[in-house]
Amino acid sequence: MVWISRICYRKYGNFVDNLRLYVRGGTGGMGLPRLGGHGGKGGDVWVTAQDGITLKKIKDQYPHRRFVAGAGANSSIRALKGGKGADVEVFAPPGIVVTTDDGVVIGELNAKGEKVLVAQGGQGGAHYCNFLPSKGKARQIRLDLKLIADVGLVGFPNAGKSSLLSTLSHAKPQIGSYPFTTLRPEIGKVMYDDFRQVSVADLPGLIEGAHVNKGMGHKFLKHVERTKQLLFVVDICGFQLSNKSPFRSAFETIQLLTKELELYREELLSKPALLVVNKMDLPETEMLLQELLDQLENQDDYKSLPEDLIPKSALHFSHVVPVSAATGLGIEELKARIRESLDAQVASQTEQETTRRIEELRRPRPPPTARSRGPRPSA
Ligand SMILES: Nc1nc2c(ncn2[C@@H]2O[C@H](COP(=O)(O)OP(=O)(O)OP(=O)(O)O)[C@@H](O)[C@H]2O)c(=O)[nH]1
Ligand SMILES: [Mg+2]
Repeated sequence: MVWISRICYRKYGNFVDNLRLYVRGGTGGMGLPRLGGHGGKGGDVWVTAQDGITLKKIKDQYPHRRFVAGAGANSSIRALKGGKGADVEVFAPPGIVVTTDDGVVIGELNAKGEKVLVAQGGQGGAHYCNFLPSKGKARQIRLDLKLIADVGLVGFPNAGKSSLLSTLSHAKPQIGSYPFTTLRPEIGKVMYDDFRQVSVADLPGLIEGAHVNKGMGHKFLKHVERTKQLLFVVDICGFQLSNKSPFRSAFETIQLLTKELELYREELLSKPALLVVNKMDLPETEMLLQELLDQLENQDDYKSLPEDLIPKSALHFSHVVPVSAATGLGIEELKARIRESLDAQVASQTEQETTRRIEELRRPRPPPTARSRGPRPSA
């Protein structure tokens, strides 16, 4: 176990999903009171989304993590209007939320080319400020990476999430017979015959008590905040972390996962969810599957877990798909269900938007006021 945890630490050390930076806008240039000249504005600092960048690269490339824009040029006899200071652009991967140190969101970068102003340059000296320039804004900011994928895999360790991703897509995540094989999120693309692609994020396994920092899955839950749907993956044979911990049946693992999501952020449970029941190639799993389906149908009758581990409301899955990531059984069916569920979500969102717009148009408008009626025609 010590060996595993050491490896975990080393490997996890390679993956950076948040970074703190110091940013400062450039100081404005001096004005020239004698001739009424204006100093140039200080440069700004921007964070810009670009492909092929990782937070790890930023960390390695800029060990001091300080980004200071150029100062505005002073006003002079030869150039009364001083030039603007040079802007600084920090390139970051798409999927970044930029916040202040206190967690206030400054902006989000969801697609390549989007940019957020993080530190504005100071004003150049001018007549209204006695020709004295102001300093640029200086602050600490945080870049917080939250993956953007269509579907996020949620499951206990060893359930076969990574095996499933490697069967569904061309991704090659690490697979192992010990818990916590996956130490960093990985995205795979599921390809369909009509060239449609669906991105699926494999995440480290969650364990019960993750919300009190057990295991390491909880810190990765932020990566499912932005996925459109959740794909619960359970081992039909259940899960047991060690001899000392209790055995949990497939149904109990679903309840525990739901509870962990609820404790992390309840809104996550409003996302459409599918359930994948994995390892159906193992003997006697048909019987276990029937039992699980029955438990899912009559959730209130099965209360084997302590009360505080049972989620407030049961999760309802749009589809339950038995598969074997090892043999490929049920994988085509799963691909079809994922697609169906995503399409249904888009259709329902479009419908909601249309209804909202129609209602807005139907809403009675207030009678025009005298002012908005325009000038009265002269008699
Ligand atoms: N028999 C059988 N074994 C499977 C199946 N899918 C995965 N496994 C095995 O289960 C073990 C765990 O698989 P992983 O894909 O690493 O599981 P995971 O959910 O990604 O685990 P973590 O990354 O630790 O959270 C491996 O030994 C796999 O070979 C399956 O469908 N049938
Ligand atoms: Mg894994």
